[in-house]
Formats: sequence, C-alpha cells, structure tokens
Amino acid sequence: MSDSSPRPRIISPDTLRAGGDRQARTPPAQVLSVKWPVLHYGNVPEVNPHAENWRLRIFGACDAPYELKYDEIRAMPPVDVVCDMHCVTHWSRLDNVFTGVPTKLLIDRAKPRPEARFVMCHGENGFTTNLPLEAFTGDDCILAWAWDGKDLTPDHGWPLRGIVPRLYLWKSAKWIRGIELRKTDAPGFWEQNGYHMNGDPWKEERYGW
Ligand SMILES: Nc1nc2c(c(=O)[nH]1)N[C@H]1C(S)=C(S)[C@@H](COP(=O)(O)O)O[C@H]1N2
Ligand SMILES: [Mo]
Repeated sequence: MSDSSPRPRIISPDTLRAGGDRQARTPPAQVLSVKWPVLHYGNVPEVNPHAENWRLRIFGACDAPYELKYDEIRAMPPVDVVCDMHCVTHWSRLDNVFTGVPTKLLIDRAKPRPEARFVMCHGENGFTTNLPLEAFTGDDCILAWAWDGKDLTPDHGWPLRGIVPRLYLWKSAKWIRGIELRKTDAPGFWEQNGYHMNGDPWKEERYGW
C-alpha cells in the first residue's frame, strides 16, 4: 500500500547550514520560538475544499493552465519537507516537518513560458504575495496540508498553504487558491504595504524594494 510506504524526505538546505548548528541556522535579528505563532491579515476564512467551486488554479504565462480539485491534490504522491520558518516579526521556528506536493511539479505541468520569471500566489479573501519563480520552485517548496504529521489547523492555512522555507514566512500564502505565472514582478498584499519583493531572511530583506 502506498499509505505505508515512507514519503520522500527533503531537508531544506538552510536547515543544514553550518552543520545544523541552531545558532548558525538563525538569521540575523531573529529570535528562536518553540511555539508557532499565528499571523495574518483579517479573519480566518472558512474553507470547504470539497465544495463544488473549490479549485487550485495554475494560470498566467504558461501554455497549459489547469485547475485541480482538492481530492486530486491529495491523491498526488506527497513529500515531507524538514525546514525552518522565519517570520519578519523576528521569530524563527526550527525543525518543522510539512507534508504536501512539490510546487515544481505543479508548475512544470502548466508548461511555463520561457518569459515566466515570477509568481503571484493568491489566497482566499484576495490575499496575494509575489516572489521569483526560481525561489518558489526550490526543491524544498511545497503546497502543504500537514505539519508535524497532522492536518494544519485552519488558522495556519488548512486546507492548503504555500511553504517557501528560504524566504520570510509572509511569502508562504495560507489558504492558497491560485498560482499565477508572470513575466513581470508586481507587489502582493504585504509588499504593497512596504514589505520586500524578494524577502531573503539571511539578507534581512524585510522592508523596501
Ligand atoms: N492568505 C494569507 N496568507 C498569509 C498571510 C495572510 O494575511 N493571508 N500572512 C502571511 C504572514 S505575514 C505570515 S508571517 C505567515 C504566518 O503564517 P502562520 O500564521 O502559519 O505562522 O502567513 C503568511 N500568509
Ligand atoms: Mo508576517
């Protein structure tokens, strides 16, 4: 049974930074947290991924845009990603295990055009966040439904959220519903409010473009 076969385990390269030493894995001006805080704009949306109109859409600068139902996503072979999380509000949480499907697989299937260089992730309630396509399709990037072996709680983004471990956590859209491939970069929700277009915690790309 596929249920009992071990899932591929992908270790985010940052987790191995300097031999995995905790301090060496903590980016500048971050403080380690044992708890996992909840942060987002607005209310936690009530999402029913089995509702008739729920789809994940992959669209934009690609030759084969498509949509997936939630069950189709959950039927894809999942991977576990071991990674650290870094929030721009200065907390970091090490050694997380998220389960989901690789973004690279989802993106490749849409046949991105050569000029596609950025993505805009779309969440429920109009939330958006932009990032370079290359950063979004790293080996450790997934759309996740579980953390620590259990389904995500709604406030952390269930039924599906982006996980882009090597950028600040605001680039990891909760309640994701769409991935738009783009030729040009454009600021998403927090980016329009002054957050960085790229968001690398090791370069402290917090605010400003
Ligand atoms: N849909 C959506 N996703 C979002 C946000 C949001 O407001 N809406 N906030 C982002 C920010 S600023 C952070 S720090 C992380 C927090 O994720 P967490 O609550 O699971 O820690 O979610 C990100 N994803
Ligand atoms: Mo944030």
